[in-house]
Amino acid sequence: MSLDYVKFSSGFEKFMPKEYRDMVEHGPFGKKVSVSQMGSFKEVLEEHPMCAGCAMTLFIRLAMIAFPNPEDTITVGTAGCGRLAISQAAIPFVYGNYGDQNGVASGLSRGLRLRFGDKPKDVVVMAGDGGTADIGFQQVLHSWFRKERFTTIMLDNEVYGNTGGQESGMTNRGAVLKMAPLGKKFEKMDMVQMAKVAGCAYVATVVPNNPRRVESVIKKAVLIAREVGSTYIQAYTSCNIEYAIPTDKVMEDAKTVENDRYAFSEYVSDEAKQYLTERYGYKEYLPKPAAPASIPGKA
Ligand SMILES: Cc1ncc(C[n+]2csc(CCOP(=O)(O)OP(=O)(O)O)c2C)c(N)n1
Ligand code: SF4
Repeated sequence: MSLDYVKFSSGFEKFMPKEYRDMVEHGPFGKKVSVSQMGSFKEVLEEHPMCAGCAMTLFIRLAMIAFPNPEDTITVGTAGCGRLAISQAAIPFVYGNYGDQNGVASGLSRGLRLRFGDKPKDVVVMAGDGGTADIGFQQVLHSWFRKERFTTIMLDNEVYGNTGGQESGMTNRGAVLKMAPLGKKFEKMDMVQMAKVAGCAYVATVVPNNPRRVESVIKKAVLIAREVGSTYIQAYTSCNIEYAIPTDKVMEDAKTVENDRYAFSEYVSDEAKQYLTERYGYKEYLPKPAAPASIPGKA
């Protein structure tokens, strides 16, 4: 968990596989990389066994590029499609039982603080909507109420994708799925509102077809979680298999869904705004200059 873990042991460089050498020499560790540079550096996630065209994979890839310090980051996941890609990345990954990711992340994040003190070690949970809003719900909510300092990302494909199409709490009312043939009878859960009520310092909704926006929300969420409190990102990451979206229409679908019902939204607490401004130089949260006073008699 430092730049040392990606360095060569002396004398071993020439025996290491090319992939590994590329990662050490051209990877993002210890450098600032951005989604606008994709293709010009070695990414931590390049291969995965997920379905062709899966939007979740694109989102995970963008998120990992956006991690502010990938060499000091641990991801935590659970059963579901996302872990198939997350576990392939050159970033330590912790995988627990289905739904226990926020409990695991709570302990991990506290342990890292005890062990490393002030040196930031970022813990990022990435789990499906079933793992987050259904089976993991209690642990997710309580980690937020306790203001655990890590980021929770819901990979919201609005279905249990990995097990062949059961409805989740995040499925839309009326949606008919392979294993919900009568259509879902209840509303989609409002996890964004719940995150705010539970006291998250940063909450955002995003779709993956705007890489710069994904980058921006991930960076803010991870930085805020270092000191201020829990942060939550809910990403629409369609399941093209269970919702029968042709692979060449996945991005078009994301755009339509963004326009219809998954608009970008961002909540930043006042404390988090102040922290981003003072600690990381974010200018967008500086107080706006007062409008000039109007002069009597002038239009
Ligand atoms: C305790 C437990 N129950 C059930 C399962 C089976 N299981 C594996 S993945 C999954 C559903 C995953 O759905 P979601 O969390 O929405 O992620 P997705 O696959 O859609 O990304 C289930 C029920 C399991 N692994 N462990
Ligand atoms: S089943 Fe759906 S969510 Fe899972 S990898 Fe395939 S397209 Fe992606």
